Amino acid sequence: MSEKTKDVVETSEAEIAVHWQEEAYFHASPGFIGQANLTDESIFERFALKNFPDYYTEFAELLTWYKYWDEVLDSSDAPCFKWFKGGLINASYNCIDRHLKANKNKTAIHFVSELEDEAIQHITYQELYVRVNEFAALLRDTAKLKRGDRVTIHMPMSAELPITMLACSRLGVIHSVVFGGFSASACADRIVDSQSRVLITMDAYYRGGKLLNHKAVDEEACQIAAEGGQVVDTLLVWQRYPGKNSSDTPAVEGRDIIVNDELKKYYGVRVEPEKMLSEDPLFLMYTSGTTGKPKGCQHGTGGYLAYVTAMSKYIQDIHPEDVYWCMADIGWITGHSFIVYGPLALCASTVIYEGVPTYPDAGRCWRIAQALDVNIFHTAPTAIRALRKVGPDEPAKYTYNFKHMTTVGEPIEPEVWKWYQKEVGKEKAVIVDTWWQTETGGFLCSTVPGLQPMKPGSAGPGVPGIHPVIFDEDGNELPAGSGKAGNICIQNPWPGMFQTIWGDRPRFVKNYFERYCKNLDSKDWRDWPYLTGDAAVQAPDGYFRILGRIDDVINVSGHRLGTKEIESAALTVNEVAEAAVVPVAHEVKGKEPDLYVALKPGFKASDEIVKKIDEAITYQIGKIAKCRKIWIVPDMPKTRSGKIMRRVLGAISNHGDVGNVMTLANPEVVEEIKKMVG
Ligand code: 6R9
Repeated sequence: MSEKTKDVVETSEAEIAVHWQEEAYFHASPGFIGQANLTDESIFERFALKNFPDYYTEFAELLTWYKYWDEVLDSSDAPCFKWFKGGLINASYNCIDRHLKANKNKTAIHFVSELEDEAIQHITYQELYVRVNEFAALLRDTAKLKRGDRVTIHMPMSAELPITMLACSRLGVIHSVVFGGFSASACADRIVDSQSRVLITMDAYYRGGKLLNHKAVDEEACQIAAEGGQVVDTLLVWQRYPGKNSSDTPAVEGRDIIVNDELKKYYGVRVEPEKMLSEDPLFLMYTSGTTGKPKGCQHGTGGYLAYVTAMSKYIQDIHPEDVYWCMADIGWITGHSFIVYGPLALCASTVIYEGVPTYPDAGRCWRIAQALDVNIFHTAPTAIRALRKVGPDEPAKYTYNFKHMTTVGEPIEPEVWKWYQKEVGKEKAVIVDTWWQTETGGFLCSTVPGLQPMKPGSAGPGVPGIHPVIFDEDGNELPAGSGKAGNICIQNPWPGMFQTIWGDRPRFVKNYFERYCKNLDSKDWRDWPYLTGDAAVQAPDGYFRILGRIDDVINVSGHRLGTKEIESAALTVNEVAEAAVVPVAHEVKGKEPDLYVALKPGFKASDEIVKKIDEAITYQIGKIAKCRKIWIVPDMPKTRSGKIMRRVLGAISNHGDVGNVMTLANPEVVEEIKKMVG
């Protein structure tokens, strides 16, 4: 494939400078296109803004409704939009019951333990139906939960986690899943905010070869929540190994219920799915914002499910016969939308892997893919970089056949994209780079794989139905394809969008709409562009390149530099495995970038490598991006979910307070880096 490299440097009146290397397109194979779900170009015309909001009925029609909607979009309480108003639907029914007639013996979930010698669980749709019904009966009769109640779920990756979620949605109980790696105090904050009197946990799980006592964390979460004013009166404990006591935390009389034992009371019980209003909340998902307090993003039932089902079908290209593996954790939005709700609504087989992708070695993922004949693979740049770092040649040793791969979560550097395409996808799989957020429920920008070519480093245009726009600081709309950086917003609401922040409508309006809203009393959706909080540039071909959160953009001498630009340049150096840029305060320039890099195994830090990186940055971007310092570190400080903690690196570079780092996956590295930077 030929490579066209073009350096574009634009300086607007606002002194916004963007530098990028335009990458060549990659095209899907005729084989892929031949089988793709969406190859009809007329979708773009049908989903043009002039046809909004009616085009979204095409998505809603992918689902089974008890009663169709009266109105596609109700804007009377803008920006709290209601989708498919008046429609009656149940998410659990759509993910399970409706598949039974034709597919009851098909695998719904493959659960892979971190222990490699443990048998993989293959759960059929029929078994999922039975288990979800029995657990729903337990939630209703033992835990006394009913429609509209909130329940906090703090569980590791397991088959029981989607079973728990689907049992909640069967009853119309609003679930709030907290990522299993979150601490007791983070979990308690969410229990208090959502007023959950029931917490669901699991006794233990494997991580990096160790069986961790998870129940102990939730014991503490209950105490902290009580201090915060929310008593957990029922703690439901799933057992990782029923029969074996894998957790030694004693049960609290009257509060704790061992689910595996209690379920015996509900053997064979069936629970009618609640007929929910489309606009009833389905779940809360907390996410961090600019302030300390996490926000509970409230997602609705009909709109959300229609949106993630359509995205799974048209962008992920899931067919019922596919074996689909999304490596995210169900505790994040990616797992909700693209492990549980989307794939199951389409009757696919979805893979859930308990553990660390590189445990016990760099070949683990590819062995799982081979064993289960996975053909759609979905992961994040951070995992791709990690897999590339520890085992660049590993994928070649295994025979699996990916037709499609996804990347999500952060901008992916073209170098990393190309490794993913060549080594993991074996030059056969298409890649969709999906840009979206917890708040948005499903994708905002991506390519439609059967219709649009891929461009490394760019997510793509808005997905069908999504009409992005870039505003400058003063609220002026930048012309389409200007190549100038600004704040990317979405002009129209869409069904997957969150409905509000749980219990805090003013904050919802302030954080996401106030800045560019034309009239805060307006009932017209046109007045409410959604502020994503990301900076982006749009190339003349209409593709958006996401530069990162607005605060990730470094302003050097009045020029904006995307931290990702510099990281991407550093990654073109062969020895570099990971790179992170943080802004350092500078008297004259305002900010300067500091660059942290980790090398691939077998390479040692040297002045020569530093020089190579420096030259690569100058070559790729220009002198403007020259870093104050390039630090070669033994490892990046990372969250348990694998995101590089730039905040910690920024604090070190600026000699500030690194804060509490004990929740990081590798807190020890912070001290080492501090010593180095001085
Ligand atoms: C789905 C998810 C959202 C933020 C978002 C953006 C970044 C996500 C991206 C991406 C570039 C992509 N982000 N996907 N940046 N390219 N394909 O990750 O949700 O955890 O809420 O994060 O992640 O900055 O604003 P969430």
